Amino acid sequence: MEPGWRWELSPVHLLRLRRHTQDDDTLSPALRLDTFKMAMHTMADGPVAELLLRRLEASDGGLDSAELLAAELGMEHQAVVGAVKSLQALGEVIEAELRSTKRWELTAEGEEIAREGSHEARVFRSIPPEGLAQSELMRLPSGKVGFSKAMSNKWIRVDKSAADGPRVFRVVDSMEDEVQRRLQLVQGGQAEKLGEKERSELRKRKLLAEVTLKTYWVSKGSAFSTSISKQETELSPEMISSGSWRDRPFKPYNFLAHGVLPDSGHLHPLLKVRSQFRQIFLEMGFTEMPTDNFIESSFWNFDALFQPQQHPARDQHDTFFLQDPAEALQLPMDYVQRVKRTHSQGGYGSQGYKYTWKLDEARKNLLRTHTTSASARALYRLAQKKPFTPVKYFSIDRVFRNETLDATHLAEFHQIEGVVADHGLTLGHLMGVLREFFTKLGITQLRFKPAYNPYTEPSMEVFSYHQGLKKWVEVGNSGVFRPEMLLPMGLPENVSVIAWGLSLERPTMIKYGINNIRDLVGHKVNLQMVYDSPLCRLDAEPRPPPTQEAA
Ligand code: FB9
Repeated sequence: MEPGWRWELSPVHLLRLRRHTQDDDTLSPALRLDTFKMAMHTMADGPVAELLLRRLEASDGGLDSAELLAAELGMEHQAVVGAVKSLQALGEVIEAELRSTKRWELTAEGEEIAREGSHEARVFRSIPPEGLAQSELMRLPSGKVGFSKAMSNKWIRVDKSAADGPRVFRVVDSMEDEVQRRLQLVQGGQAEKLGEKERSELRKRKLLAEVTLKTYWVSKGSAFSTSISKQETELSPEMISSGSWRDRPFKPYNFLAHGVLPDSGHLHPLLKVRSQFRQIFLEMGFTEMPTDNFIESSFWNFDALFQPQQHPARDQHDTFFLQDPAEALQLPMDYVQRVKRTHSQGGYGSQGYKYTWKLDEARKNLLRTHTTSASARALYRLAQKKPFTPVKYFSIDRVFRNETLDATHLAEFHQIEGVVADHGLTLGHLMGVLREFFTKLGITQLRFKPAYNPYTEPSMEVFSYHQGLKKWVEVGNSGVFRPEMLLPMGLPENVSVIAWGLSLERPTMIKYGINNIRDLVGHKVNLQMVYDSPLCRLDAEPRPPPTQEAA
């Protein structure tokens, strides 16, 4: 057989082949076989396909790929399935309807018993008329299982009082190895002869198993023929120049065929959603604030936001402080003085917190707990630019909180923040910009609940009614920055700044139907989830959670 044959023709098939090609008397026997081989060579499962077509030719109606074909042609069902698939690919030559049939199959042990007899039968046979020491019998391969079964079948008995220890004797002269007989019945394809009880007993003894066989019901297609001519798949320049394309059969073009997914990088779902949020902010005329510093000083993360130094969020339990570099050296000292005074004595119409504000505390470095620190830096830079110009800023970046970890909280998440600074902005403006922002997220039903943040007054938690979850979900927090935060920066009196924040992880989990944050972020993430994560359209309906199969 020349190289490239994937399937060896067993002598049976050679015989059949020879018989099949015998009736074409125009060819010499050898040539007849070669031409036949030649025809087959063009199609991977050639021989099987040919036999299948001939068998179909001879049958009226359909054939079951397992029963009538594999069994009859004495070959692996898989080989027939291969041929069915390649014949299907040729178009309407055959019809093949996938069926799944349940059938009983012997397990490996079942096969062995069908061949050698049941354990109890072997035990019975191994007991001579004078009996056998039980200890010896137990050493036999089927000893253990066989003994208890033979006992329960009342084929044998044990004389415990025997001289040299318990001795086993036959009770009956002969016995019927029903188990073997029944297994052979199944082997012979007559499982239906067994009653449900007998079947379940054999299944319980793991000698029999019910298998679901996916088979094909094969029937002639509208273009049925027993000779398969190779269908062209390429239209070559020769065919065109020779015009031979006119009489060559072409394989139907499967326009629905999935292209081979090009190997490409895959954006993590979080980054897909981040770019959606970026798009929304840019559409609303916002500019992204620089957030390229995970490490921040307590001054910009807390003090600049008028968050008092004894505020609970400023202790180890909520914040990751740095050992090295422990302290921020560069701070704009004139501004720091104003912040100090505002905290300790007040000013700008505020009474302040009336405590001793410590510079060392403000110098402590930490992992930023929110990107509002970046907003403070941006607003301070803005305040240095005279005259004041209204701005709209946004940031999306990592923040770190020493929180109790649970299914939706890790020690870090991505905060999304929007800031609008302009003259005379009110809570109404904040509600308006929140409506516009969340509408672009596909979230329209909003409710605002009064809340508290050290750096905004008034503050609001934002809730939206979530169709899928059938409940109101907190989708963010917001507020009007306090004058005690803005005025020390040097921003004009009548300038107010509204801001809001939310996380990137929550909307991403809801969008992609992920319930545990560890399936989205961290070392446990299944990369396939990233590869298969579809494009993200925030304003489109959220996707149902991936069902296991899909998985
Ligand atoms: O993201 C949150 N929820 C959310 C957001 C969008 C969303 O989209 C769905 C597609 C439809 C779903 C849910 N939250 C904020 C609300 C809760 O999840 C909350 O339990 C957890 N919050 C985080 C903080 O946890 C300690 C989310 C995170 C958060 C909270 C507040 C801010 C930012 C992030 C803020 C702020 C702020 C306030 C005033 C001025 C400036 C910034």
